[in-house]
Amino acid sequence: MRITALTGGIGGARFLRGLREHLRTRADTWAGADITVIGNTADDITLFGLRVCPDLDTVMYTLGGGIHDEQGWGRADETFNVSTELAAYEVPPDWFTLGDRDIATHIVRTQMLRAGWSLTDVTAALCTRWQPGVRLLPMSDDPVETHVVVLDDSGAREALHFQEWWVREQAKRTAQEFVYLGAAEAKPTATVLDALRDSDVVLLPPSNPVVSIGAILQIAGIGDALRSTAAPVVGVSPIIGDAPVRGMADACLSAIGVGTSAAAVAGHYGARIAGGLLDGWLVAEEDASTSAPAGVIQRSRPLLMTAIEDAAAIAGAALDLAIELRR
Ligand code: FO1
Repeated sequence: MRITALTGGIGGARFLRGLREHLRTRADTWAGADITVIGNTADDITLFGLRVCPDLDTVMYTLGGGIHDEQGWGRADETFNVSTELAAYEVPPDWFTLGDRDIATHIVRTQMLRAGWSLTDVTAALCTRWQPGVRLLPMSDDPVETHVVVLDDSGAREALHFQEWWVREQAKRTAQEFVYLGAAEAKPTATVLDALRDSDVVLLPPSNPVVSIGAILQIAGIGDALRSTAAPVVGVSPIIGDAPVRGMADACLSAIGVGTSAAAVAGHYGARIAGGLLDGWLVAEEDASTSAPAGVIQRSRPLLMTAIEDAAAIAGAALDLAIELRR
């Protein structure tokens, strides 16, 4: 049983940790199942000459056991000597905190990229150490960066790198528009397209529909591969009630004119029978009475991933819905 999931950062990584746990505890039913993760790389940023891939690293560290669990990003047991020294030299930026252990990951990645390795191969090499228990694939080996259009004091449009908007400014200036630099030229890797074609189940975890899942869908060919795969496609709502579980999904959704609700996100993804993505949609109990687009089978259950058992139960419910749809 081949399972493929498109994912972004923290929420997606926690969902995947639950999915892996679910398969392990239900090894009787799911023996031999494997997980392929198609990771968003449009949050990537180059700092101090190093290529940082936040969403790939969050999945790798979370599933590899090295994540700073409360933060959901960066390494556990970190020190910040390099960052402190860089600040002493007054070398910017100081608003994106890179820990000493995390910097080693970016050095290995950067030197392998410079030696000509693809990001897919670099990611596989880094995962040899971390053994995440999934195959982690960047959505593309070509660079893509999400930039956010905001208004400056004079009301003129100004573009910021996603990390500048989200981390440096804490999203305080309203996002007017998201621009995915490089997406028009970027190609999905053959490995990504094969995974989507050959999967038995495709899952859309509760990642940000705009800057995580949405960025992956900007890569030509990936949307088509999702719409044409024989696998059922089941999404998990990142919105509970009228609020995102975490992060900035509401600020992103409003920028693209999509309401902050499970039903609005499902409408944004669309029903596969109407040319969209979804066959199934998992919503929180609070949203059980809302309706997904015609043609999408909706189920509801608690969706808060407080402990790994919660994430495992949610992932299991998504998987069960997909299996139901396969019949
Ligand atoms: N998020 C923050 O809010 N502040 C930071 O200083 C920060 C540093 C950082 C370093 C490495 C990394 O992989 C992620 C980091 N993040 C930080 C999180 C990052 O902005 C998000 O994980 C994603 O880009 C959004 O999903």
